Amino acid sequence: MLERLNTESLPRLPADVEKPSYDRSRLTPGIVHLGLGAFHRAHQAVVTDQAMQASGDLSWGILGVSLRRPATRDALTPQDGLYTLAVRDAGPDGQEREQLRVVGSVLRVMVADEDPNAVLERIAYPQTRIVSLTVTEKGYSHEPATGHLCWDDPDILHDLENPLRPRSTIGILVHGLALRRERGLPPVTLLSCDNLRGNGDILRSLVLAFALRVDVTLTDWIDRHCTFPNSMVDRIVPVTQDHDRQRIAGRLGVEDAWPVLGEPYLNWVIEDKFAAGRPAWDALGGATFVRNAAPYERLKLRMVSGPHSALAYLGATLGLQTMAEAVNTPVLRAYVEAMMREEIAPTLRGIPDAGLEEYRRRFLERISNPALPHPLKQIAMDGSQKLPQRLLDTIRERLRAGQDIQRLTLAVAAWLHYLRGENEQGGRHDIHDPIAARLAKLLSRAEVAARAASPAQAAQRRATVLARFKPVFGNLGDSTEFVSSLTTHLEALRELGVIRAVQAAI
Ligand code: CS2
Repeated sequence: MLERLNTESLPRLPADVEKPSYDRSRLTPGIVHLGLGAFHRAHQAVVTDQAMQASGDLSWGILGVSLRRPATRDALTPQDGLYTLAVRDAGPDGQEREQLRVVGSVLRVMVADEDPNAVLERIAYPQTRIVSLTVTEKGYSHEPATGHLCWDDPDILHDLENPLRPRSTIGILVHGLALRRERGLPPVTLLSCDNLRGNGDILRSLVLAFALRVDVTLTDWIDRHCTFPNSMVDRIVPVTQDHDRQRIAGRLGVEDAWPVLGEPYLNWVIEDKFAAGRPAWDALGGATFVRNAAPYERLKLRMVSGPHSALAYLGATLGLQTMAEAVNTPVLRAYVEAMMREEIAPTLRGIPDAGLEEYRRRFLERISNPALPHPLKQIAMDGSQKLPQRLLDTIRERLRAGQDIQRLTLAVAAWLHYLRGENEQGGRHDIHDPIAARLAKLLSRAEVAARAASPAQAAQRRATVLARFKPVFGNLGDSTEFVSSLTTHLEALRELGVIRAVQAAI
């Protein structure tokens, strides 16, 4: 039985494993982070570790909060918050390479559901200066198509009535800020690191909308004193598998219950708008501070996240398992390259073609990483929360300009086709989505409409019902071009299968 990775075993790790060189006993908690998942631990927590190592400013320890599940807390508490980041890729000889770094910036992990008041107390801690989030797109209790708060969300309704025991991200933030103001503490920065367009702006509007229902003077205090910088994060972080744990334990000589994996590439762009200071995140090339993150967000959401989702749904429906398998399927690679070059890149005005060509080449190389299997089902989840900013925004813009949307709409059709829960190998998959039940009803309604129509009209009736689902598509269902294109691609996927449907769209 191996001993555990912790403060005591840290000094005995092999010399080729990077580890914190600062005195962790001097760390103080300057950051409360909601959503302490692998994505955060493979980017912000690592960059914070580097920043403290480079600057010597140890006031940026991270108090991690898992909203629901205790697994991360249970894994990291016996490890004194320590965990391993394994950066993996393949060398020029095709051999897998792995660099291990033990990260020391996480001080403690709490579970909000178990003790929400303790989380509010941490947000109202005098040393807390940043509250950051990676709660995924579904964690904002918002309607993806509009960005508005879902007032019928059960957790939002609960939190309006239970200020001391909030359950939602927005409720926790607002009631934590209320406690902060009540104690006369200075304002903080709320930093979203999730894949939303204008993630800081969206977070600000959701927080202010909720606060307005709580106390109008609180709304004014938040609006005038707290900051909500937009940011863009780009690093591929596949879910950790048991064989990763075993391999890493073999290299460390101690057990790490939850190491995280990442690619070598990391791009973190943040608007430099902090109410109470920030770590030197730009030290050692971790983050880039800018005045306006919008162009970087737009580039990433459209040229990385959109193609990522397209390949996930097409590949999963083919019965493939990983992103590398999907992008190494010639017809899928040709399709996604054409979609990026012909339909996405032209919407990214102001960025030189050479830059976009390199960006596309690098994206395809990154997702082909043979040393970092990225499960398609991980990317395919929560499509209702992802497609608006990854694909539908681009479609809207091209429709307004009277430009072609065929390849983009095929990706949307692929999501809707994927929602049937079956692949072309006869396999089935579960649908993980916060509104999965509503989507299932939507598909049923679409089939009823198709069966009620004449054979010649069935496909269009099906696509019309689907496209008019406003929580995801907003007003796109009113576009005859979009519905017509969706009809064509949905019918091709149903009748011809993925390969031939994609060949027809390249
Ligand atoms: C992926 C992202 O799971 C997904 O939806 O598309 O997590 C993606 O790997 C990252 O955004 C890359 O920066």
